[in-house]
Amino acid sequence: VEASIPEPLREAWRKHSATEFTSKEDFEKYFVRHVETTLARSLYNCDELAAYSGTALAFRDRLIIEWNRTQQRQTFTDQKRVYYLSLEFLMGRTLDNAMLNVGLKDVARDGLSDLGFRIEDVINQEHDAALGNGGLGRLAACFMDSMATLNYPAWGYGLRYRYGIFKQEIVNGYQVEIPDYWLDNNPWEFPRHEITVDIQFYGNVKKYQDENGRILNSWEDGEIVQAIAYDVPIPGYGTKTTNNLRLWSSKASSGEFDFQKFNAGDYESAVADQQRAETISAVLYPNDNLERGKELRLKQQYFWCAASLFDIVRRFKKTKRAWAEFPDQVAIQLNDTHPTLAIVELQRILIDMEGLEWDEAWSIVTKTFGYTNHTVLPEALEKWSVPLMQNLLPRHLQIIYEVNLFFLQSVEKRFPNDRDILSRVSIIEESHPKMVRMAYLAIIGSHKVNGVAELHSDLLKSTLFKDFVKIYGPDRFTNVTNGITPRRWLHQANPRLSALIAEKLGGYDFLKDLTLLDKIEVFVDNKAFREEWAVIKRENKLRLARHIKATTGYDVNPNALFDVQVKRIHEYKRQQLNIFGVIHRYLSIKAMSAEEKKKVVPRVSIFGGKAAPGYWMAKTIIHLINNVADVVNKDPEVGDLLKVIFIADYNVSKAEIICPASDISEHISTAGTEGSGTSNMKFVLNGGLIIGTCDGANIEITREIGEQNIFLFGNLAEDVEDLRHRHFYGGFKLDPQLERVFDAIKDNLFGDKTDFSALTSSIEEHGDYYLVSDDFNSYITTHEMVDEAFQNQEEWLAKSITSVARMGFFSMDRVTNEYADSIWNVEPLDVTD
Ligand code: GLS
Repeated sequence: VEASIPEPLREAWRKHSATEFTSKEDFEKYFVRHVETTLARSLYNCDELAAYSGTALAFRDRLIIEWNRTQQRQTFTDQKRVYYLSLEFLMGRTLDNAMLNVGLKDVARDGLSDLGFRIEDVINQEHDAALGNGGLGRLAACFMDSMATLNYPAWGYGLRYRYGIFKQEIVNGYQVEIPDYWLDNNPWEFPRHEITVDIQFYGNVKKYQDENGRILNSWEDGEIVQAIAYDVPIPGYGTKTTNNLRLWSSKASSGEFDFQKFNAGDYESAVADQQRAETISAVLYPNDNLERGKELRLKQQYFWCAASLFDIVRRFKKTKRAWAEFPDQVAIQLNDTHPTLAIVELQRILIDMEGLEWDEAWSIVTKTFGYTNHTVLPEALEKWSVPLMQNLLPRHLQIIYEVNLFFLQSVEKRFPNDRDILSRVSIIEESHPKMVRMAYLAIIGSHKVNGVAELHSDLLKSTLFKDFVKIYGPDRFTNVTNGITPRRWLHQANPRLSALIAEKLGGYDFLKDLTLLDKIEVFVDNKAFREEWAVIKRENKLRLARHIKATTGYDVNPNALFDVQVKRIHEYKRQQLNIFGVIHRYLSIKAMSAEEKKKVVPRVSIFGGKAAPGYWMAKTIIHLINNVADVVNKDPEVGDLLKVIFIADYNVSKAEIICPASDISEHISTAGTEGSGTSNMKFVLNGGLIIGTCDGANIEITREIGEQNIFLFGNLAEDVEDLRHRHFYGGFKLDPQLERVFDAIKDNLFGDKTDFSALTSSIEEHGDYYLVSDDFNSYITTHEMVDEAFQNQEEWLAKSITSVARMGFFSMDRVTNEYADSIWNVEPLDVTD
């Protein structure tokens, strides 16, 4: 049945069509109406949480109107769309961002004040949407913001986890994980109960002959789980475009509820089946840069890929175009290998369901997909066991084998004398059990593969994917260095700095073209500007100090140098190097005379980040940091000269407080291990300097802001392999200053030494894989240079201003345009046309 209203009856619709508020009066009206009707509250019992909901609902109304218009317009013009497939979207809070993007934050502030609320308190009621682990998930969120801002017709597809990343508490120095049930009180999603897809698992494959005598395959007798769509509107900044993020939730298929069991009185077991289906979208796997090969994770991946592909294909088929035009209408970007099954699923749809020939289908597939690799760490590269896949997705495994066969045949033809290359590049690893190498499948099924920073992309080409460069030529491989959205990471997180810049540049255009920031460099010697810049940094430090006081009870001195390392805890990111450096500093202070102490630059070492629940070494590092904090912060001989703070439950909304408050931040991964890093960009954009290794995007940040404005240290990526080799075969000598640190730990200075013996022995006895000892001296010396530089506040300020002025390159908008031009081939669409 056609659901659309016939033309003669549309008059009443048009007359009453929803309108957007623009004035304070109207905002108040919407607010009160929602509080009184949607929430069933009143002025007698409207607390801050209800005020948050009322404000959010008022803004949601507005977003929805623009979202509907955008979707209609995009459907009507029917131009090519981008689909961004990501298992993680680390969105953070929405309300503040929505108010700023539609340009009505001041209206809301005044309105809320009339109604008896402070806007900051209202904003703070919101729970983060934390459907991601770290940088990879946050990048997806920045993409969504930027694609809408630049008017690209784009959809995100992900999973609607019932539990996002866990909440972290610190109990007696240990990390404790608390489930994050985030869906209560979430006004930003729209359940689309009418949009469902049946997803099949298990079963088997049967061959049959069609009417033309062709042998075809059909996947039968599986178990069916239903995918239900939940839509989240994504407003662009200063534009009418509001794109869609579609998240899938799992449910037992309505036909699946086992009425036989039910009728036999086995109600409990019928419900258990139901619950099993719902577990597919129940929880985000809490690992960053680590894959563990769990069946449920593979189920999640297929469930989400199949639902998204069905949706995309359904949309395409409505246009009645020929299949050959599919890649002209659809670009699908794979955020890491997690959605690689989408490649196989599209091939399956085209050959098994739509009856295309293999070659024609495969050519459509490869033109459609692009694959972004985010890491070279071997433990993060996905491989799925063949028996597992055979059981869960029998038809997909057949297709993978077929893809591999054709691929290997073509390789053999081109390299007839190279036997080894075949086993090296085969999608199937000949291990026990055999494994499907997802990255290889992703490369073979895509037309472009990109890394996320120059060094990372170079390493991909020279190491992991070397053979594929030989096979496909270098053009299939490209680099797009990551970026961040300046809307959230400057304007929203640091409104005063944003306002100061706007004042000098005559408006906020820089938020849409971040390269305009270079125009503030001329103010580097302007006294009033510098003073204001310094005041803003101090205010931001005070804001963080209040947060630290409220959450940890510790007072920190806002004049001290705030030294921050916040990111997932991982050995390769080397928080252990940082905390060993802190211990070294502590021991040095303890050994000083009163006179010497006067020369010490006071420091607050701030840490934050979650450890994967099963990552024992990372948890040990957290434990050590907290134990060191306990000792140092209570030591009267040290006082304000050194404080150590662990901020629990680091997340996006905390990052918005932390990034503007650093004097220096640490990006100190072993060279060659960090794909890009993106918090490095956030800190510099907010006027903090950084200490870092020559790794990931640090290198390009240095290129942009100048070597004199960054503190680089440590061994280079090209020397890492050699050093590791030498640790094993040339004998290992612990750095003497690090030895002093280890001695202190072994003297039980920071609690029972056995708690930390795995950590120290990983360095002393087991080869120091992450080169902590090799880089220790350089790290300590560079921190001494940081202290010295900080004492010259005038020069420090100049570095800070100059660096911000030169950060334009790291806008997510530059990133999005590069993907659009060189990978997706999509054009923006002005929805107001
Ligand atoms: C990551 C990398 O580790 C980061 O360096 C990178 O900035 C991020 C986004 O590209 O992707 N890969 C990963 O698995 N988690 C990440 O944060």
